[in-house]
Amino acid sequence: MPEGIVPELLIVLALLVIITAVAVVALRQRRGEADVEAPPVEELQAPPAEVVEEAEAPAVTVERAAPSLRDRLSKSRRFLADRLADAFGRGVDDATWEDLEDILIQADVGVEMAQRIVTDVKEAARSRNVTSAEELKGLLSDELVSLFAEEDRGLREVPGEVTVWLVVGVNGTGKTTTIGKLAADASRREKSVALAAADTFRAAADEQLGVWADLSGATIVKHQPGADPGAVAFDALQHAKARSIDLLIVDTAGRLHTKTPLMDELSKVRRVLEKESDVHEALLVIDATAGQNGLNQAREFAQAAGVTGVVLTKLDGTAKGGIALAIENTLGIPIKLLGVGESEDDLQPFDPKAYVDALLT
Ligand SMILES: Nc1nc2c(ncn2[C@@H]2O[C@H](COP(=O)(O)OP(=O)(O)O)[C@@H](O)[C@H]2O)c(=O)[nH]1
Ligand SMILES: [Mg+2]
Repeated sequence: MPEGIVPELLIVLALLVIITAVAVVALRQRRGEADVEAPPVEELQAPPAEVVEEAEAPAVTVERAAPSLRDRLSKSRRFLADRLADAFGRGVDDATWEDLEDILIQADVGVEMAQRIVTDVKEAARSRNVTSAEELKGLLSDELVSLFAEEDRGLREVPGEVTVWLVVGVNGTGKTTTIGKLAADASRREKSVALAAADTFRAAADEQLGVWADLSGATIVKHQPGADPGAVAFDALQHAKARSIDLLIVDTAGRLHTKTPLMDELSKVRRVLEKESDVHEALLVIDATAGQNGLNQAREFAQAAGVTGVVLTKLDGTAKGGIALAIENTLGIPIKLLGVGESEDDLQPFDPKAYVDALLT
């Protein structure tokens, strides 16, 4: 081997080693990058719809957040807060009790009920030597809660058969709106719902009910305007039974100027339903803004339809939240639900303690 060739061979060998090393490093790097980029198998297979649903879930929750009762009763609370602060803030004397009676009457609890409350609170304040405004408010709160009966205020539902709820009340009190809210609630609980448009008196009544039916995915059973409401109720019940629907809610007319026929009509609707099923709830809707007038009208409905519970609506629009006490005590029917606005979430179960707290604190 000639001498000059040895260093050249060494150089070629060194170059070969360097090229091989560079190639190995490059290959490793590329593999590493490929590892990072390759999406995991599950990600590839996950359907895009699910991801979208997950991403949107919080927005839906926010939209459906139930309004706080306290917010919705703010008109009544403000009305009471100012006046009670005046009455209780000057030390206790005869004027305190006269003022309290006036305030309660203005809040629509009714004259007799107001007198009874004053007598009881006055007695409690004396015997416990209570004089501070805060403690007096506490006594008033306890007294108001105690005047609501201890009742089961849930709505009766029967699994395995069609639950039937009949809804009655004066025109404009909020029957159809309440039915819409109830249907929306039931469908959120995954119950199937049918609505009977048995208010055949008002031409637009079934359209309004239809809008709520669409919103909740309920089916609606209706006839021509002016049709016999009993016949609508009958057909709706047949429909609900044939399709094993969980809940049938029957809307009714509420016009007052032809009062006697209306009450007969409601009794008939009830009788028709009862031939084929129990009526598990007959809910009387009362507009809180109608005050004591609403109460007088309610009495007749209570008799005609065998009412099992009251829905007190439009509490968001009145300062006279005391009407709840007057209703329970004069009608002797439990308030089961509160309407606190016009949207589907604005229906709340009635809880006396929560209600009184929302009014007073
Ligand atoms: N602010 C408020 N409005 C209500 C409430 N319930 C019903 N309404 C409104 O009262 C009006 C009459 O309601 P509707 O359901 O048609 O009464 P119906 O004639 O008894 O069926 C409508 O404008 C409703 O939006 C409620 O709780 N709060
Ligand atoms: Mg209606």
